[in-house]
Amino acid sequence: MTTTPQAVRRASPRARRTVTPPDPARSLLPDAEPVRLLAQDGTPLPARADYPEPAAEVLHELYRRMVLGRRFDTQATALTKQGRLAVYPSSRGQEACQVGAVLAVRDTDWVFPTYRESMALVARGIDPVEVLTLLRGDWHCGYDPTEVRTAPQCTPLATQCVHAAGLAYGEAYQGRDTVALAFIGDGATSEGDFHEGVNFAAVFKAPVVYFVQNNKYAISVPLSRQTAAPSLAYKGVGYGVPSEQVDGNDPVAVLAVLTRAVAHARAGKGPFLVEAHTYRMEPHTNADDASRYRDGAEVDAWRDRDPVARLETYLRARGVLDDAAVAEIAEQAEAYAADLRTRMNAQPAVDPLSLFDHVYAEPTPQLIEQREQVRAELAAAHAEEGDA
Ligand SMILES: Cc1ncc(C[n+]2csc(CCOP(=O)(O)OP(=O)(O)O)c2C)c(N)n1
Ligand SMILES: [Mg+2]
Repeated sequence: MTTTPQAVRRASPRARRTVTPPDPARSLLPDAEPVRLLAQDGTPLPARADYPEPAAEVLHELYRRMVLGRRFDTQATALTKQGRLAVYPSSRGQEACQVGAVLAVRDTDWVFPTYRESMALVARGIDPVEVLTLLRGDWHCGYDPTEVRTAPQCTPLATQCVHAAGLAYGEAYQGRDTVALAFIGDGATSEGDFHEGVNFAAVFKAPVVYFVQNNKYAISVPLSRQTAAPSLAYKGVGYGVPSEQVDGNDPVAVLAVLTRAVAHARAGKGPFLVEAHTYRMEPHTNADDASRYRDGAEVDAWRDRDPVARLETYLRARGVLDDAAVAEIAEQAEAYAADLRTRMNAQPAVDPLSLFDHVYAEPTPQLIEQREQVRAELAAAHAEEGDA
């Protein structure tokens, strides 16, 4: 027997309830509260069947890379003061996000980072000197994107969201199970490219994980002036994309949530959106004075939610880390920073004309003209030097 709408209206209230179709938006919405597996002080919270805790050796490696990542970050900031780096956007405080996210993907997956993700890139195993080449002002990108399957860091906000959708679609089209992980900031979710990328990925079921690090500020603009949405994760529902929010300073939760999001994308179910609630402890870059737009009490409150200390406390209590292991990892981090310092002190020879290479596969007439202009200026400067 087929059920007509009239029959439904005539049926008893109980029968009517049974034929009400489920709300498709409901399954896409994130939990009302961010997923959290460790309390702020590092004590474990009740386990969740939907977000199984990663294995102990994976958490040990997560901790190790977070410690190295933080040391890298401090060293990079110091290099700006020594004039070795033009600019550096620190991700101190965001270690759980930076490292947890890249640990959730395979080497054969693709990562689409922004300027904020230098720590994520070194956690992915890319040479730190190559990572810092862009910020030293030497080149567009210091690593070979195809070799490390990591796109150049994007400074134009949100453009990586469309690149990730296109690459992921292309990979799936060719029958590969590659996932694209696209990092994005809270502020950049207001950009058209974010919405276009998420929409394209959803319509064409492109395997992309959009990972929003909500660090509460877009330079000086606080989240309250950025959006009226109850959560940035809610931005997925309008495009038919399932989403989740996570405590971005809980490394165990970040890795668990990202692992599930990546599995969703890899299984051919389309994109997934994760919002991580975190905080940028340092100014936007070394060129910014954060005291002009946020007060010290706010920063101090987030200091108490430090992700590295939280994981260390937990792993010590579980017997995964002890004093000797912590000291050994700290030593590794010092050696890593010393090596970075030494290699960054060597001044590379950069050909100014290489600026025009690889902008397009075929240079445009304008580029050819500009290249010629620079070449002529360099030749004139050399001739002058020769005369002097
Ligand atoms: C298309 C575009 N508009 C503006 C800028 C200038 N800009 C650089 S960083 C930034 C703030 C971005 O904030 P958010 O997305 O929250 O990332 P965060 O820096 O906090 O990691 C802005 C407006 C830019 N780089 N690109
Ligand atoms: Mg931000």
